Order: sequence, then structure tokens, then C-alpha cells
Amino acid sequence: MIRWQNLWRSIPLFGLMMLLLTGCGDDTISALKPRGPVARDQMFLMKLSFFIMLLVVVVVFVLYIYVLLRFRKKKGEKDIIPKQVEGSHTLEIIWTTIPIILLLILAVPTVQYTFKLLEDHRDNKDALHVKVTAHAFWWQFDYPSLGIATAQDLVIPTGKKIAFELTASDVKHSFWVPSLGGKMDTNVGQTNVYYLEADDADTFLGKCAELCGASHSLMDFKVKSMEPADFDQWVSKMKTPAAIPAEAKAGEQLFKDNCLSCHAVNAQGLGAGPNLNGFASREKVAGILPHDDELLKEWIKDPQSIKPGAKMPAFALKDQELNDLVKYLNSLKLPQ
Ligand code: HEC
Ligand SMILES: [Cu+2]
Repeated sequence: MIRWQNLWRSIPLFGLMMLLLTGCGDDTISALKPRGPVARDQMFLMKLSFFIMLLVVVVVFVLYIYVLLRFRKKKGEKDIIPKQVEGSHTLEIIWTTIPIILLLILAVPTVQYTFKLLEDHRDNKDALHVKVTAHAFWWQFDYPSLGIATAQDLVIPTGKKIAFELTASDVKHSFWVPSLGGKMDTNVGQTNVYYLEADDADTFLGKCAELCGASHSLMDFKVKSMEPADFDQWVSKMKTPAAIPAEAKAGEQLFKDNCLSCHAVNAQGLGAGPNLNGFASREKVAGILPHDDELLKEWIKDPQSIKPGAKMPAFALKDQELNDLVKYLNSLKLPQ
């Protein structure tokens, strides 16, 4: 009796846990809300395995409860040893074939999709080839067929296969955009290939999914999908050099002296740090911070305080120099 009461009492707790879990959803980072064909294929596999497991659990529990009730000791019954049976061919055949059939139903589409989703579309004329290089703790995106490179914000056209070629420069990372499809490891000295596609225009959140160091959890990026016409415009904007206003010239000089060795600011430069072409038009600073002058100065003064282990050195600059640099960085905008 007491035990039943305890169970009833814990119902609000379970309710709360359920509410908490359902609150976890963010539409732009959820594998459960697929936004492209690859994510949908993977969702199908998840549902298939979930319902097969559910079926097994339900059947086993129903049988278990039935046996418990049907064969329980009745009032007045003496301790009797049930009839001992051994070796029933019918039962053995049943409990061997059913799991085999269930596993086949699972295995056939899983193997089929595994090969399909690993197709290499790099040379496909209808796909867009993107090279992804993961660095502790930022992402470099390079579009060899378009002659542009960017960082942190991956911009892609909708309705087109994006043929990824992934690698890493330091340790192993993993590229994951849950809304568009499953993750792919990025390994040093090796290229992995897979593709993703987005249905519609939106901004999806991406994550590094392989523990890679102190700032692993801060290694975020964005995937911005655009209608093909908007994407073409973005490409031509990326190739247009930013107009640097007169008040940012002092900062530009400081940047050339201190920063250009690692940060390219042209269409396709790659270096030890993110390409900053169009930096002020990106979603975030360093993948995580909102665009804010004070935060940007914090970053330049001491990147490690924001991303422990970040590979950008700290700069001891005067306030005026920081202001100038920030003015320059804010002028690295894509044309309207
Ligand atoms: C030794 C190479 C190096 C130098 C020199 C350097 N940086 Fe960096 N910078 C990096 C790296 C690496 C990152 C990426 C850090 C991360 O996110 O983990 C970075 C990131 C940044 C970011 C964020 C970029 C983004 O994609 O949002 C800004 C802004 C920045 N640096 C500004 C500067 C400025 C200004 C200077 C000069 C005063 C400078 N950096 C000098 C290596 C460098
Ligand atoms: Cu990582």
C-alpha cells in the first residue's frame, strides 16, 4: 500500500521531468525536426528502430504480466514445483525467427542509407563543393569552385546538395548540423566526404560534436541557407572588397601591422585565424559572442578569457588602438 502511495506521489516529479525534456527543443538545432532530405532519411531510420524496439518491449511486457497474473500462487495452494519442460522446438523456432526478421527489417534500410548518405558529390555539377577545416576552436569554410572562403557562418543555397570534404588542422573534431543531418568526424591528415541539403531558407545552429579541448563546447557555427538567387548575390558580395571609411583607416593600419599575418580580409585567403572578410555581417563573433564593441575589445585583449585555449594571442593595446581596431573590424561588412 505504502509503495503505491510513493508511486502516485512521484507523478508530479515525472511530469516536471517530462516538461523539462520537452522544453529542450530548439527548431534550428533538432534532429527531431528535420529540415532537409538527409535529416529526413535519418529521422526515418530513428523512427523505424524506435518503433521496432517499442514493439519488442510491449510484447515482452504483456507476456510477462500475463504470466505473472495467470500462474501466480492462488490462495490455499501449497508450494508446488511447476511441471519442468525442456526443449520445445516450436518455441525455439519462434524466438529465433522473430528477432531475425526484426533485425532484417532494421538492417536492410540502415545499410542502404549508410551507403546512400556517404555518396561523394564533389564532382557533381548540380552540387556545391565545400571544404570544411575544423580548428580548435573555429570553423573554416572554403568554396573551391567559387573562389571564396569564410569562417563561422557557412552559407549555402537551398535545394542543392552540399558536397562536404572535411578535415581538421589540429585534433579530431566533428561537424554536426542536427537540423540538416548527422555528424561527420573531421580527422587530421584525412578527408571525409558526405553531403547535406537544406529545404528552405533559415539559420541553423551547428556544433562540434567531438570533445576537442577546453573550449569544445564553445565551438559553435551557423549554417545560413538562402534561396539560390540570394546565394549568388552573397557570393558576389563576398568578392566585392569592403569600403573602408576614412575613420577606420587608422585601425586598418593597426590591423595590417598586428593581425593580417593570421587573418585574411579578402575573398579567398586562408590562414592561421578565421578569414574576416564580411566579419561584421556575420551572426556572431568567434562563433559565440554577439556583435558588441566592448566584447570585441575584450576578445582582442584576451581571447583566452572568452575561449580558454584559443590559438589567438592576447594583445596589449592602448584604448585608442582598440577603438580604432574595432572601427575597422565593424567596417568589414558585406555591401547592402
Ligand atoms: C597568431 C595568429 C593570430 C593573430 C596574429 C591574430 N589572431 Fe585573431 N584569431 C586567431 C585565431 C586562431 C582565431 C580563432 C579563435 C577561436 O575562435 O578559437 C581568431 C579569432 C579572431 C576573431 C573572431 C573571428 C570570427 O570569426 O568571429 C577576431 C575578431 C580576431 N581574431 C581579431 C584579431 C585582431 C584584431 C588581431 C590583431 C590585433 C588578431 N585577431 C590577431 C588568430 C590570430
Ligand atoms: Cu572541436
